[in-house]
Parts: sequence; structure tokens; C-alpha cells
Amino acid sequence: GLPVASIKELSQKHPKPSDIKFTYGTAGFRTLASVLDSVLFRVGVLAGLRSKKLDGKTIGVMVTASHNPEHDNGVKLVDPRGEMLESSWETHATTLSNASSTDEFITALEAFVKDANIDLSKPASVVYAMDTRPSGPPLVSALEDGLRAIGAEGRNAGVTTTPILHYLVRAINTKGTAEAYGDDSEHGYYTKLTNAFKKLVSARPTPPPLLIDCANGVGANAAKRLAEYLGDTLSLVLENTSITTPGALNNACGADFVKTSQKLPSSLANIIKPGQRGCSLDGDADRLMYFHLDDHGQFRMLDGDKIAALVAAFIVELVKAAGLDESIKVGVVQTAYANGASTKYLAERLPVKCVSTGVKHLHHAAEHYDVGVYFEANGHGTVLFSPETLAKLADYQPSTPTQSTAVEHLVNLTQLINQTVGDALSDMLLVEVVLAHKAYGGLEWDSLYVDLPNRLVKVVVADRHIFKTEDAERRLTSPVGLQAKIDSLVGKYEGGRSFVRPSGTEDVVRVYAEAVVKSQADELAFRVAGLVY
Ligand code: 16G
Ligand code: ZN
Repeated sequence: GLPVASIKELSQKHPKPSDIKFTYGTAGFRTLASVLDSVLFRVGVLAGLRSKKLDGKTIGVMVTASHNPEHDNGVKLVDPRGEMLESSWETHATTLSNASSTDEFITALEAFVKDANIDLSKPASVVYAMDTRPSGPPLVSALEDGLRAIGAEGRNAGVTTTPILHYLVRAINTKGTAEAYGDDSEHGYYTKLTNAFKKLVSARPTPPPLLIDCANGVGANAAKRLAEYLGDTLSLVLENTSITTPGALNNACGADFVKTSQKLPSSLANIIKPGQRGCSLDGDADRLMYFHLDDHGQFRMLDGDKIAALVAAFIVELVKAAGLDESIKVGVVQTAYANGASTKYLAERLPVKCVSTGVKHLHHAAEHYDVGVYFEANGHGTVLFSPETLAKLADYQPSTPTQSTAVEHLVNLTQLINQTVGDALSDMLLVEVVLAHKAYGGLEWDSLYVDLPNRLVKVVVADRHIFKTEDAERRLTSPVGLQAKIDSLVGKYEGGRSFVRPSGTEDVVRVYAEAVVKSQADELAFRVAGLVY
């Protein structure tokens, strides 16, 4: 049975605040750091149980609140292949986190162990890490108490990025197998990425230095180490690296700031030069936004949609050049937030699927392609190569030198890309590879298509849960009648498109609108918001 005495003793050190309801949402648990102590303890216990359920495979736990303000924190679990926690367990996490006392927690655990049929005699192993938030260390201690309570073996991966933690989980679980993902260390991660990068850009001219806005977060440490491994193949200029300055994290900088304000962080204003390209990471380095200043010094944003267009088109070309276009099908996954112009550009070249917001939906849809490219407009994304595709690439006998080179590039891309989850640093190297191969600067990349003007507004409503959607969140089914009103408004705008969905992370409803002219996109967004309110 459960080690009740040890759980009881340790749980009492981590009482649940009485007035709070926790939810394991799209990004795990995420809220004010000051109320999360009991959640971390319980997540420790749950991670141990998840590992036991999966026959002792290593589970990951990441302590981060990503792009949120510094006073927030959060925690999410990572499944053995480095993917996000299976969704049925999200509900269990929520239930356990809300048990009001230690006794209730133990009762809930006992019921769960029985229902989920968990063999408690199995070993448990958990690897965990945190971002640079000052609230991280005490929360990690609470997590460690949870691991101790359930008798799980813990490995502390220290302060690192979310994608590195995902990498470690997969590397640990595939160690010594035919699918070995890489050495299970940060050294293994940097070596894998940079070796592939160096092969992919060899014989190409060295590009001008790349400016990186590190959001004053953990990406600063990681980018610094990456730079050492890159040597002179690509020079990185690191900015916003103040990881110990209170309040600096994500403050007026980082990928989320750039995407939502569509502005250059003012901290970069005197650093970036006309014609130069740069990029922003978010607080845990799993999102990436590029930008460049055109020759007139005008700021141009290159978001997740632009990255998807650049990367997907490149992979399609390589597959064709390799002579594999009959047997390897490349597809793209986007959400309703993808700019209509990006969807049009992509759909002319390959199949495009639209799914609901949230990484897990994109990831799962991308797994259905031989090569699945997915990016959210906010800069989170990656490329997945199916196991059959990896085998095909390994076994392929090219019949011309062109084919041979193209296959080699594809194989190197499978090593360069972190296939567990979106990874700002891996994605950044991927973008740099494509730019080098196409001899593109920011301007040429930006010109692949012209973004349709768009506007995103949030509306505070009495109850956002009455808003229900279908068709990948593009249409409302409830409140009844509202969608018809939206449709009739949209019909009045040239190139009009608009949709309404409840946020999964904030207590608001979001309204998105697009039109051919900026003022019309704004007007459409506000008129639809007026219907919702
Ligand atoms: C979460 C999601 C992100 C999504 C965002 C939407 C993960 C790991 N993160 O941050 O993918 O874009 O929520 O937020 O799935 P919203 O529901 O508030 O619009
Ligand atoms: Zn993030």
C-alpha cells in the first residue's frame, strides 16, 4: 500500500491554502508563486505515481511560469518520451491539488491508486528542473519532499530551460536503446544540436552576428553555453541577461512582449542596427520570436507563422530534392490564430491542419504526418519526424549527388531539432540554417508573404465558461445565436475573419479579427467584442 506515515508527516509541512482552487491547465499549474507550496509537494507525489504506473520510467517535472511576471510560478509534468503529461492525468492532478487537508489528500490518493491500478511496488524515478525565478528553490524543496514521501528517486537537473528538461527525460528513457536520443546531460544536448548545426552550415558563408533578447531569464544561461559550443560558426550577441536583477524577468522584453505589443523591446533600441536580425526568447526558452529592422530602421516582426512558412517550405524542398516526395509527406499544423496570409502561403505548398490552441493539440496532430511542422503564432513550435520517416532516411540509397546531399541535410535536421517540445534555441538554429541555405536576410524572409492586418482583444465577461467552440475554436456553439451574428458582421469586411474563444489561462474571452485593411481589422474586432460583452 501507500507509505501513509511518510506521506502524512511530510504533507503536514505543506498545507493547502484554504481559499484557493487550483487547476492543472494547458501549461500545468500556474499562479502566484506564494500559494504554490502544497501544489509542488503533491506534484512530487503524483510524479512518483506516474513513474510507477509507467513501470519505473523517468518522469520530468519543470518548475516555471514561462513568460508570466516574475512573481508567478508554476509546475508541469513531462511524460517519458519528453512529451507533455497525458491529458487524462491532468484531471487527477487537479483533484489531488485541491484536497483540503492531509487526510483528504491521502484518501484521494488511495482512491486514485486503486482506480488507476498503480502497482506501488514498482520503482519511481523523476528528473526535475527550475527556471531562474527567486521563488524556485523553496518550491523545488517542496517537490523533493513529495518525492521523498512516495519513495521516488529524484535527479535534480538544476536551473535550466524547459526544452532541456524535456530533452533529458527522453534521453534518460531511451539510453542504451536503438532510439537513444542523446547523452542525458546538458553537454549531450549542446553537443547534439551544435554538431548537427555545424554540418548543416558547413561551406556556407558565416552570417552576421545574431542578437538575442534573453528575457532576463534562464535562456541567458543556455544561450551563453550554446555560444561556446557554436564557436565561430555563428556569433551570438546576448542582451537582457540580468537573471539576478529583481523584477527584470520578462519585463518589457522577451518573446511574449514582442508578440503581444508588436514592438522592439526598448532595451534593444540602441543596439540593433538597420538591416540586422534578432530574436527574443521567453522566460523558459521554449518560445521564439524573430524580428529585423528594415533599411529604414522600421521594426518588422517574424512570428511563429513566419517561422513555420520558412521551415516547412525548406523541408518540402529538401524532401523533393532527395527524391522522397512520394514516400515522405510533410504537413503543417496551426491554430486559428495563424495569420490568414501564412495559411494561404503554406496551403499552396503542403497540407495544413488547424487545431485548438495549446501545444498538446498541435503536437498530437503533427504526429499524424511523416514530417509534421507545428508552430503557434506566439512562437512555440517544432518539427516531428515519425519513426518510419527516420528509418526511411537512414536506409535510403540516393541515386544522384543532389539526392545524397539532400538526405544528409534531412538527417542532420532530425538531430538539430528538439522533437520533444518547442525549443527556442533549437528553433533558432533551425531558422539560421534555412536563412544560410537560402541566402536570405530578414527582409527576404519577411517577404515570403505579407501579414494580413489583425487585432486581438480580450473581453472580461461574467462567465467565460458559457462560451463553447467547435471547428478548432473557429466557431461558437454557445451562447446560441451568437455565431450567426458574428458571421453577418464578418461578411461586411473585405478579407474579414473573426473568432471568439474563452482563454485557457486567464479569466477572459479572446476576440481575434483580420481584414485587408488595418482599421477594418480593428473595427471588426471591437464590433465582435461588443457582441460578446
Ligand atoms: C498556454 C499554452 C500555449 C497557448 C496559450 C494560449 C502550452 C504549453 N501552452 O500558454 O500553447 O498558446 O496557453 O493561452 O500548451 P490562452 O488560452 O489564454 O489564449
Ligand atoms: Zn515558455
